[in-house]
Amino acid sequence: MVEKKRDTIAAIATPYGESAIGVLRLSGPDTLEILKKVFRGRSGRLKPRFAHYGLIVDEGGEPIDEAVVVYYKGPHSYTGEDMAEISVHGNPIILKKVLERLLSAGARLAEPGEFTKRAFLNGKLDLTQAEAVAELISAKTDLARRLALNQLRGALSKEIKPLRDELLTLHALVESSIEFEEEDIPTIEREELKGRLERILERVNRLLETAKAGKYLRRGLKLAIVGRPNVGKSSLFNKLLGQERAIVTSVEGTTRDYLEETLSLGGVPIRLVDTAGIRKATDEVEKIGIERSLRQLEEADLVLFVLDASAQGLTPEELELAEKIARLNKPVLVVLNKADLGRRLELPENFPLKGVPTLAVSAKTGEGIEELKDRILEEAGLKGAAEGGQIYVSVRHGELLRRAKAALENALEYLRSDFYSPEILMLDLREATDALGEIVGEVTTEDVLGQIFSTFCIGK
Ligand SMILES: Nc1nc2c(ncn2[C@@H]2O[C@H](COP(=O)(O)OP(=O)(O)O)[C@@H](O)[C@H]2O)c(=O)[nH]1
Ligand SMILES: [Mg+2]
Repeated sequence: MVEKKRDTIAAIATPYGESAIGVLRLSGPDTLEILKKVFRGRSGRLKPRFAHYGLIVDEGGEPIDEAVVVYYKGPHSYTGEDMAEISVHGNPIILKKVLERLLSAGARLAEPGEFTKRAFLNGKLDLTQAEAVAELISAKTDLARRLALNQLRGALSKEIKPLRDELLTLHALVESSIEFEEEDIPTIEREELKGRLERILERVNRLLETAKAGKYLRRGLKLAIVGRPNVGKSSLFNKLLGQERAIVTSVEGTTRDYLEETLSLGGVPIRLVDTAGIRKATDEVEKIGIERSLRQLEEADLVLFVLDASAQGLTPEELELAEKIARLNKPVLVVLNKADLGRRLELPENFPLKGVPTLAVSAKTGEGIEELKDRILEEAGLKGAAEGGQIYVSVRHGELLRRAKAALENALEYLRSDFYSPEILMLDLREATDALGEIVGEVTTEDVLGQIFSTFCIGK
């Protein structure tokens, strides 16, 4: 396990700017001693969990600001250590001065996420809950907030821990089958072992199915609208966004650069990107815009390839673009826009995106737009999320679940084979157990913790 830090840390916990109040935090063994130096309260003693009104003073005893201090005695605090929250007037000058005072009185400036890291190291939160703290703070939609809160309250741990416990039990049973073959100690039959491992694998798979949606819920789904000039990309962008953000004209090449805006579809953050129409441009500015747009296409999680439903046929450039999109091997929807003008367009036999879901819409009348939104959620695996799923695992959890899955599949295959030996089976069980242990933080390294907590804000 990682060594516990023993110094006392301090940080400003509220955002920079003028506000009614600003809060600083202090955590560690010297909390009370530091407070005695910097805080002059009405009553002498700082009673834990009570609000104390008084003054924060500098080294010379000169007041910096009025303050309300709440002292928490460890382990009954967020970090599990002695801790304090100091509320002063929300002015960056005051907050900075109070922070400097805390540092001069013996505290060290906290690193990003260090309070939560200490809470984890002191066993107040497991790793999935610590991660949920950061997610709750950065949640972009109400749905993301709800899911982060679920995770903070232990929803994912409650799934993972029993699986890990069951694996530990099976490991012990297999182990005793080696040591006590001749004795009257409970051992386990291959059939039973197989059944129990299959049930674990099933639940790992169910969690893994939420990984794609979990990723989009956390960092948004990037949706690129592409097509040749004038098919109505910008009109569609505006329609999905619900505001006239992009310039729409009948002049080809109106959209010179790509535009990105975020919208919420059923609570899923969608990063919607309007791009410059793809064609062989001669204009220098347009050329650069097209290159930048093609990069957006490459980075997108989902592509809306827009065609003009009222056109006679596809242009050679559209066919070329379709080929490029097909090669990218990512989810695509073909959108036949301007359906209000009647559908004339027939997709040719050699259309590279054959078999891709195709929808007729009109950015002008709004026809088909609701279905399109629905399809976007469906393609992204997010339909269930909008409808109230409870757990969506993160990219980190997904990687570890895939490791556990591979180990479990290995173990099962091995159990079915003629070369079964408990010693080798135990290696796979150990691997699966460790992978699940890393999710909740039972098994972890300083590197992993560093990666997770460095993404937090200071003061959290
Ligand atoms: N009738 C009709 N016209 C549309 C529709 N969508 C866009 N347009 C028109 O097509 C032209 C090009 O639209 P725009 O959104 O700028 O296309 P972009 O170049 O692909 O971004 C404009 O004159 C729009 O008013 C539609 O669904 N129906
Ligand atoms: Mg445009």
